[in-house]
Amino acid sequence: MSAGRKENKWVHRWLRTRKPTKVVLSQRKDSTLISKRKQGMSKRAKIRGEKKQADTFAIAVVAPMSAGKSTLLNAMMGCRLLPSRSTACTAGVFTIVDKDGSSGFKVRARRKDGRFTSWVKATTSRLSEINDSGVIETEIEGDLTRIKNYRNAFRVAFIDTPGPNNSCDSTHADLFRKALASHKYAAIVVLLDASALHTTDEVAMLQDVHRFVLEKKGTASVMFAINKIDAFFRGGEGARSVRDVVRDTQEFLSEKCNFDNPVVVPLWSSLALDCRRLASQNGENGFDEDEADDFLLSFKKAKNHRREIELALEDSGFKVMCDSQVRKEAMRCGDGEVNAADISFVDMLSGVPFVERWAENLMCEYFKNN
Ligand SMILES: Nc1nc2c(ncn2[C@@H]2O[C@H](COP(=O)(O)OP(=O)(O)OP(=O)(O)O)[C@@H](O)[C@H]2O)c(=O)[nH]1
Ligand SMILES: [Mg+2]
Repeated sequence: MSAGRKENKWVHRWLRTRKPTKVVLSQRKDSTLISKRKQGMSKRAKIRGEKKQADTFAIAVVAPMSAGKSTLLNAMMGCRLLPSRSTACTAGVFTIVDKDGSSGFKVRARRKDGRFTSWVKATTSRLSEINDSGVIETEIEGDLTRIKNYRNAFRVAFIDTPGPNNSCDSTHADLFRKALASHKYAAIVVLLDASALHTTDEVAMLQDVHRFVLEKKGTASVMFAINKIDAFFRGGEGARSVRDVVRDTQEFLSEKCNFDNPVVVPLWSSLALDCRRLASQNGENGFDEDEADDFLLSFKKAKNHRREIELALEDSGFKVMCDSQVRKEAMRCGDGEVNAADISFVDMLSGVPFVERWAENLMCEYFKNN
């Protein structure tokens, strides 16, 4: 039997398994008792769910497929947990709840009967199997270390959604629209793909986001981020500066798509993910030789384009600063070496820390006022 088939058996077994309950149902023959108990359970589960929602500030991450939503969220988790690849990938809705102080990440999935499975340790391979198994709602919980809970009780949750423009699988578009229509989100991060800006698919998605904003009557905050800014550093004819692209995009979003004063941040999510993987240097997320070489190249490129990125971030209201707490110690990376303080600086150039700060500030403000 192939490894893939074995793995699939694991996920299907897990989806069928129920959490052990204290009362043995078979001892209660009276069907009304059973149904009353079931009603009681679903009521309690509902209250628990509502309480959980009440202390969670939900931020949806939306974009056309392959713009880098899952990579951005992996960067926030500091490891490659969510499935990601260069072709259409995320097939369900993944919620990542930030819980300060947790060690590692755990995952559970909603089964077809509406209940959640038990929690298991989240690993890259498990999440990939869950994504391939047709589960449409998955919850991950762990510490997004760059974002603090508010008063130890209130937290952010990011929701990774499928790209709506997968022509081979219309369920991705359905899930994306259903997610927006549920109105569960207090804020949205909209990623635009620097290597395919303002395509028909992007405009269609922006129209859906605009509708969502109107329906929320101004209560939802939106941040736009142009991901994969490294696409502008390849040189050649027609090369444009990040700053110009950010300005043009702001104009495009307000004039052509009717968003008021859009905040647009340049992002390099894959660079942030690699900086954080390297800084944490833990088993499953260690670099192989090719990854180390790629990282060293990107790292150098980011430093070479430092001023251009800083100016673009400043235009959007974000100031890049060195973290004086990070010691200047050398770290091995493949055959090369990088300095921990430089990694922290390049991580900031990636733009991801500004999305995190924006999310934390919004969440704190929201719970202060509600
Ligand atoms: N060059 C570059 N590649 C990136 C960046 N961010 C993500 N990628 C790559 O883009 C591809 C798609 O990234 P994903 O994170 O899977 O994109 P997604 O938006 O989640 O895609 P779907 O789940 O299919 O909707 C992957 O190969 C990533 O490694 C970036 O900042 N720069
Ligand atoms: Mg994805």
